[in-house]
Amino acid sequence: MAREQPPRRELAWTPLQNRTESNTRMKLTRCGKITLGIVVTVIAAVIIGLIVHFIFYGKTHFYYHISFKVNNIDYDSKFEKPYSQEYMDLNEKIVSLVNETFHGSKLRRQYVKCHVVQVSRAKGKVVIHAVLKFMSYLKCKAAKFWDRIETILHQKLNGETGSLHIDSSSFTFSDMEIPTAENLLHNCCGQRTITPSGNKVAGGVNAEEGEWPWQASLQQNSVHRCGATLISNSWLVTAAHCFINANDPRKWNVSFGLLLSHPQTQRGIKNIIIHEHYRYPAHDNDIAVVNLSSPVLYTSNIRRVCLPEANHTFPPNSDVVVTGWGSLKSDGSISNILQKGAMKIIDNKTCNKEEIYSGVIKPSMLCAGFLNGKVDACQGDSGGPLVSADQKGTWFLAGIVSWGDECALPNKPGVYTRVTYYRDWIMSKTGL
Ligand code: 4AZ
Repeated sequence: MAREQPPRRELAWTPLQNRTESNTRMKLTRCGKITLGIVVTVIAAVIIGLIVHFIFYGKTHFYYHISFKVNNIDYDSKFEKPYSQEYMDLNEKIVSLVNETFHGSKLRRQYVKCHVVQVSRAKGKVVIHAVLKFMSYLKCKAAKFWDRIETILHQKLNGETGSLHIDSSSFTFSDMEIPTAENLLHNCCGQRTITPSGNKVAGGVNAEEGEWPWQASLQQNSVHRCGATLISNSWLVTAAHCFINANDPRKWNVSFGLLLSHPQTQRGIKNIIIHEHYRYPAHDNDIAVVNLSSPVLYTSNIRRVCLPEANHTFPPNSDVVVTGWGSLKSDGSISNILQKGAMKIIDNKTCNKEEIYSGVIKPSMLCAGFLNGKVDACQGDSGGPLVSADQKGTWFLAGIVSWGDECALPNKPGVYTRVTYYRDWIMSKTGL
C-alpha cells in the first residue's frame, strides 16, 4: 500500500556543514540567554535578600542618655509623678525641643525618639534626664553617631531654646546598653505596649503578651498560688490571705509573662509584709506587699501599674478589668494563659443590700462585677489586680482580688481590697 510522502522542508536542502554551524550558533545563543537569565536572577535574589535583611534584621538601635538643668523652672514634687499635668507639660516641651533639633539636622532619618525618664532637682531647679533613640542599618556607625549627636545637641542648647532657659554647662551625654535604656523607657507606670481592640467581652478571655505587664504569679515551690501586681521594680502588692500558714519567703517565687509554662522572667522573694491587722478567716485588711530578691528590668512586657492617690475615687459603674490565671469556674483548674475580664465597679451601698452581701462590705473593700454574674475573679486570681484606665489610657490599681461567694453567681460580685484605703499603708512599708 502506497504512503503519502511528507512535504519537503527547506532545511533538507541545506548543505550538512552549514546546518551544523547554524545549530551551534542557535545553541550558543540559547545557552547564553539561559546563563544570563541565571546570573540576573541570582543578582536580583541577592539584592532582594540584602534589602530584606537590612529592613528586617539589619536595623540597629542606639540609645543615649542626656541630662541638663533648666534654670527657669522651679522644682515641684509633682514632677515625681509622671502622670501629673506638670510632668506631662514639661515632658512635651522637652520632647518638642529635641524633636525639632534632630528633625532639622542631618540625622533626621536616624533619629527615632526622645523620652523624658526622670525629672530631678538641683539648687531648687529641675534637671531633665532623657533617653534618645537612634536607628541605623550599619553597625559601624555607632562611634560616628556619638560625635554628631553631641555636636548637634551642644549647638542647640547653646543657642535658641524657646521658653526653656537651659544651663548648657550642665549638659551631660553618654551612650547606653540596650537593656538599661529599655528599662528606663518602660519605667513609666500604667502604660502598656499593646492595646487590643476586643477588650469589651462578656466572660474572661485570653490576654495577650504585654497587655497587662504588671501582672505577676506568686508561686509556692513553683506552683501558681496567687496573683500579684508590680508597683515598682522591686515591690509587688497582693492579698494577705495568700500567705496563710505559708509566710516563709524562701518557699515562694514570682514569675512574669503571659504563660505560666513559659515565664518572661522570674524572681525569688526577699520579704513578705502582711498587714498587721489581717486575721484569717476575716476578710478585713487583706493586703500584703512583697519585696523581690532583686529588681526586675522593665521591658515592653514587664512594667509597673500606677498606684492611685489616697483621695482618688473610682466612680460606681466605671469600667475595670480583672486579670489572673485563676480557675474559670468554682473548683476548676487554673489556666496556663492569663485571663482578663472586663466589668464594672459596684458601689458599696448596692453591694451591702440584703440580697447581695447584706452589710459585710466595709469601706476598705470594693465590689466589682455584674449583678447577673457574668464575669468574676475566682480561685487562683486572689491577690491579683483590678485595674482602671484614666482618660489618657494610664492604668491604676483600684483593687486586689480578695473574696466572694463562689464565682460569677448572680448577686455575688467579686470583693476586692480597696487600694486607695491602704495607700498610706503601702507607702509606709515600701516608700512608694
Ligand atoms: C478565691 O478563693 C476567690 N468570686 C477569689 C475571688 C472570688 C472568689 C474566691 C470572687 O481565691
